[in-house]
Amino acid sequence: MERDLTLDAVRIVATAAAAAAPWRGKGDKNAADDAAVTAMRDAFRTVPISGTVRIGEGEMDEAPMLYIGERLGTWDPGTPTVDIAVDPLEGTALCARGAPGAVTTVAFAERGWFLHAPDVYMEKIAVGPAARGVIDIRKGATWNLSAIAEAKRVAVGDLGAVILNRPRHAALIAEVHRAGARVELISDGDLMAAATTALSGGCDVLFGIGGAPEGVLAAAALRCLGGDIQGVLRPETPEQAARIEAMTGHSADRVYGLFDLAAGNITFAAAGVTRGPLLRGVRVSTLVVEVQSIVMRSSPSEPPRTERMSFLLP
Ligand code: VTB
Repeated sequence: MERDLTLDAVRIVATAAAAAAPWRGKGDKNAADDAAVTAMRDAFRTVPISGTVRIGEGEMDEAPMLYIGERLGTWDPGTPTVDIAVDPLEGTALCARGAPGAVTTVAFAERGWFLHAPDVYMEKIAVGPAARGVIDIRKGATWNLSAIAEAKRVAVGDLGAVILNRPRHAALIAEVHRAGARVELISDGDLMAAATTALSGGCDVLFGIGGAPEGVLAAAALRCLGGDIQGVLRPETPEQAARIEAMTGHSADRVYGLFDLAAGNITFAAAGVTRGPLLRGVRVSTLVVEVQSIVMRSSPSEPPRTERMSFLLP
């Protein structure tokens, strides 16, 4: 029987969020990330799974982060084999600035169902359920905005596109403006921005180039929310392109659809570190630390749940 990992997932992201919280606004994103990584690794020690990180923050030689290939869980005989996609602190810079939108995230699937790729850039287009199946990353922003508008029965001018504020996106932003849609620029955090295209109040589409692990985690969330995403890995060097081909078995310019990024039975969890559109930030009172998280599974009969977890202060 498939083991329900939702509570384990909540405990893992909540523990990491509580550990990162003291680093909010301290200007040290590496310390915030380290705190989340260490807490997450500790939280995994008691989870009865044979887990392997399929996509995460980097490779073994870049440890101490949760590296690709790292084994997590108890690995007791008979425990389910689980693949893990992880971003212990998505928005390290947001956390360091005390700005909204920093979260801790993890996703589980059965063996082999997450894209196994290095931590390189990925170009992405993500939408909610109303535009599922109509996007095509090969066709550019203008074409996709028309397709999304048609699927949603609105005008392109009514659409909002969320894009990471980076110089590399100057032409993309200009194109979306020319098409007449609204652009919402974000400084970091394209994972939750992609996920919120599937939720009311979010933008209609995410465009642009961000991290590949964030793309796989966004796909995991969008599987649970009924949305859609496509991604193309964007190596910056010939070495990265070779690494991509070695790890994925495909040429670096392959287009990955929703199920290429995250298939199988998915469990996705995220916890707020700083406040955000979806999740409250960690609250510290006299005796307890309170963390809000969201957890969801890809089975359509299970809507997303938000959970609160409280920790007694040591
Ligand atoms: C995005 C964003 C992340 O990295 O993936 C971005 O969602 C891409 O990298 O929150 P650059 O900063 O190099 O453009 C983050 O900002 C941090 O992981």
